Amino acid sequence: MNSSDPDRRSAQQQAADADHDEPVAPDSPYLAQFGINAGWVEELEDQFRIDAHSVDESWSAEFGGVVEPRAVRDELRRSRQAIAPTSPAPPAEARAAMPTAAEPVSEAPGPRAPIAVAHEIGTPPEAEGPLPNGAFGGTAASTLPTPSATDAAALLHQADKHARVLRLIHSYRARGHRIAQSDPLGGQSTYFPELDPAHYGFGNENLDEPFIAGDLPGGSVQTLRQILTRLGKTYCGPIGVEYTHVQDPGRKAWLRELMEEGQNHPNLDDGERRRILEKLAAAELFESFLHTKFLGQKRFSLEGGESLIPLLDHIVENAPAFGIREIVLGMAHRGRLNVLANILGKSYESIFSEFEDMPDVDAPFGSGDVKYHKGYSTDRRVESGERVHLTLTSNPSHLEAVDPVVEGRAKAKQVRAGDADGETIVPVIIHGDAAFAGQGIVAETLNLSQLVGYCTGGTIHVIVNNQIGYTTTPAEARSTLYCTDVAKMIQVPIFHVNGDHPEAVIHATKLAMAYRQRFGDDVVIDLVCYRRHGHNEGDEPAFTQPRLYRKIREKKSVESLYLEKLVAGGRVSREEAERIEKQRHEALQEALQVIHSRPPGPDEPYEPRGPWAGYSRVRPGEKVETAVSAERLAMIAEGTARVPSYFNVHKKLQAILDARAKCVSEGMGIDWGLGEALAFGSLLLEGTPVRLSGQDSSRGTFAHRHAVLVDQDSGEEYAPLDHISENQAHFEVYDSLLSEAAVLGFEYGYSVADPSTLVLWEAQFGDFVNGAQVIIDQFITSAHVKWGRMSGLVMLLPHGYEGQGPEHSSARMERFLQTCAEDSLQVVNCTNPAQYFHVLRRQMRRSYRAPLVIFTPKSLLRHPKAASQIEEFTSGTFKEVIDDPITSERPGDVKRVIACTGKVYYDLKEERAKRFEGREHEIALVRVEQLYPWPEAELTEIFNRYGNAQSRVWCQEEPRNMGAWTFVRDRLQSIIGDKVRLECAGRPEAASPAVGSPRIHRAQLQAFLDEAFGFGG
Ligand SMILES: Cc1ncc(C[n+]2csc(CCOP(=O)(O)OP(=O)(O)O)c2C)c(N)n1
Ligand SMILES: [Mg+2]
Repeated sequence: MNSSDPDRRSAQQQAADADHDEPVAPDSPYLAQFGINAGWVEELEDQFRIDAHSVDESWSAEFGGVVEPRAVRDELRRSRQAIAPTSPAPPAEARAAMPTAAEPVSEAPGPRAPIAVAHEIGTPPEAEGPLPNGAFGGTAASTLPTPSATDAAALLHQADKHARVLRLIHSYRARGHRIAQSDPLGGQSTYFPELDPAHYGFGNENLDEPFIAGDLPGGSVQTLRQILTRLGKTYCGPIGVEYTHVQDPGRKAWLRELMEEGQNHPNLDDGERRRILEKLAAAELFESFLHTKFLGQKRFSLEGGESLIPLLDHIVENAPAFGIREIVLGMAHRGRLNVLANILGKSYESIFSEFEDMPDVDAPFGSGDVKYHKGYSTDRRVESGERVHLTLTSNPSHLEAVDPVVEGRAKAKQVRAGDADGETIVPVIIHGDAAFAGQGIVAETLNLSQLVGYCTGGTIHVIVNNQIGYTTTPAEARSTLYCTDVAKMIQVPIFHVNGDHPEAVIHATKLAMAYRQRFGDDVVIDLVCYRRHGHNEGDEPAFTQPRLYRKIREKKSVESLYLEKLVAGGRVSREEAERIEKQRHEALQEALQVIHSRPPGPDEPYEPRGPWAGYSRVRPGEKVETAVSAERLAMIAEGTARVPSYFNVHKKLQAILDARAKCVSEGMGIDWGLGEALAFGSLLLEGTPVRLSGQDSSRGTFAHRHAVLVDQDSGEEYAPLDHISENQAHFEVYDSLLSEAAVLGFEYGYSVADPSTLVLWEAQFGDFVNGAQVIIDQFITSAHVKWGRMSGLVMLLPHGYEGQGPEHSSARMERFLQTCAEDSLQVVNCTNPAQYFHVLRRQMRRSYRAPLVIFTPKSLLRHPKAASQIEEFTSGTFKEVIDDPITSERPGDVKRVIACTGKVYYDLKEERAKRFEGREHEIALVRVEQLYPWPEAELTEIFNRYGNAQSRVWCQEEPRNMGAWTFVRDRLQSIIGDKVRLECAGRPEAASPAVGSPRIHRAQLQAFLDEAFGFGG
């Protein structure tokens, strides 16, 4: 279930809904003109919007014509102009490359090529068996010559021949990439049976025969030679494209037309060519300069894949023409410095000073990170004079972990900008080939791409496919044919393009950009290249890949090859090229000299900027006001139960909702679900948006939230919290994809771009949070010290030992506590709904932003003993420690102090009541509600108050090697002093967080409660 806001539903969802046989909406614009056919016209319009050519031309005016982005329009026009409608005879070069029956281009298929079945090649079609009589009733197109024999068999034979050509055309569209010249190392196959005309029974003698060409541009009838030439050029040149797996006919046809009309020919002007050359020169010089000046230092050079720079440059330069004003980038180590310098414009001085390890002594915080992980943002003015904002997201070494973070960040920026479809802010992620194929988070991130609440209108993925990962070859690194195969699952086009053909790279980029902007889908550019050096520059690649590196050493650089081509074509002179290189080299040299006399300052100001202006990472000493008036709370509670008059809520649920409203108005106990709704509702009314995502979060895993209601008749969804008042912020709750890493990464990314929204991620059970450990360790707990990045993300982690076994008990509190230092986190374990209410509100009411982990309850959710009273919401604030309300009156009587955190408090309370009836005031139960930042002052005051106590115990329900014990032990002991030793009561140390047997679980509970009260053995 998801937010009821229709604008936020994905195109896919809307298309799926359109399939339903719904009555015509009474407000259909076509109702007056088309009556009962209005629905059909609406469907036709939907189809027209996807592919204008798929509906009859006469409808175009009705639907207001095609609205293509400026850049797409230009591209279509140029590709149509590039090639005359009917191609002349193919040039000799193309003929030579053309596979024929007599002369297959490769005799022996390569290692990844399919094994050709011998009899398929050259076998005449008749061998496939006679066609049934009457299988084809019609004749061939009227422009075709009449068959010489008029008998049925001859007609059938003729029709079959045409059909085989159509099959051949289809094969090129679907499999042309198998023999495309997309590998600069020449490793691609040159033969694939389904692309061999002989496979369809054709030989050289058929080349000049006319055939029906179907929808292939160039005329409805073309010779086999013409057909093969267009197909070969379109699909088997330096760009191999995979797109026929895309099921939507409109998308497929759009791309097919664009590619086949222009035969995938780059068709660039001289200005574009010169710019490519400049960018290649800049990329190559940057690497060679670093190589000589900082010998042996790791930089993860881009050499071999320099075409990445003109590729990204093209995206940035053309962004304004597509209406794009911001690009959110994510990338790993490879070429990152090059991208920072040549795309984001980070100064050479700044980069060089990092190589010289000249730390910025004025940095106000943080332990920093290595140079090839750091983020950067800039406003780039493009040639047209327009501005494009670029942000490269900081990332850890953990490959691909940044992907969902980029998506979440882009989403938040889009939402803030009111860009519902992601047209103006675009994520671009650059991947390595081994990582893209190997890391599961890639599939998780791709899976987010079409989901409501997570869709960013399409990501441009670029794979720097240097055909190696460290020392591992593709054959060892994946079971798939291409490193990009995982992307097929979301049905998006994949362009495999030869990195030694920069013009083809630009062409593929144009297609990819146009597709993304047109359809709002992801696109993948597989930049097939090589790696000039070892994994890093101190690494000897020939240890493991001697043959490959012999070949690579012989290769001329991308720039040299391109320059040769341009010089040979008379488009650039050598002198001009030398001038370009000289200028670059001087700039680099000058920067190196400058840093020694004038070390550069910080890349970016330390003061928070943009949406972060006014927020701080310095923890405030003062408490913040979080109470809310009774009238406002009553209004919110009533609002959570209010639905439109037509809306039919499930009867049982309606009763629960009505009871909620009463709880507040009549002062009854408030449970967790309501406490949370009051926190959310009050923030929304104060103008703070709330975004919650997690598995089954809208109802709540434990059926306690009911943030989205479902109409029992229509299935319509309604989120009452989004409609409490006309004047409130937006409330969103999403049932997420069944992933932890990508969804948490996404929400973290969202929180980084939007400090003013309460962003919460909820684990189904806290136990599953370890599936997102990389996001926690590498981003959430450390980003502020590594990269100076703040986040106010909240993680809700259901935690508690209730006999549900090893995977439904523990959110691994110990792991969060272990990472607590330098204000990395706030770790909270509330014992009642009012505390939960206050801590959620505190998170947004302070200008301080640090991630907040809340261990949330399961059995306590509706437990009457854990309910809070209305006064606890209308006054007070979050208490980091709660002293015992019984003993605090007569502290001198206390003989034993038991400190604890979370749900075990209620077990202790019950046990104390049983065992110490009438003497309960002798045992103090102290609740540590916030474990980190450690509430030292409050605890010191409380323990001092109970100075007469002989025993002090930490009690926890987790095994002693888990939970908070090892974290609190030294901290509490130092508060207590040396005279009394702090004891621990908890489950025995264990390898697994909890036992499977409920009986043993109960026995363990009794045993540690006995110990806590001093009855242990
Ligand atoms: C999750 C993860 N596992 C392992 C590594 C160690 N590692 C760093 S780079 C690399 C090879 C990456 O290959 P590829 O994705 O093809 O990128 P390339 O270096 O070739 O550009 C490996 C295994 C890592 N950084 N992250
Ligand atoms: Mg690689």
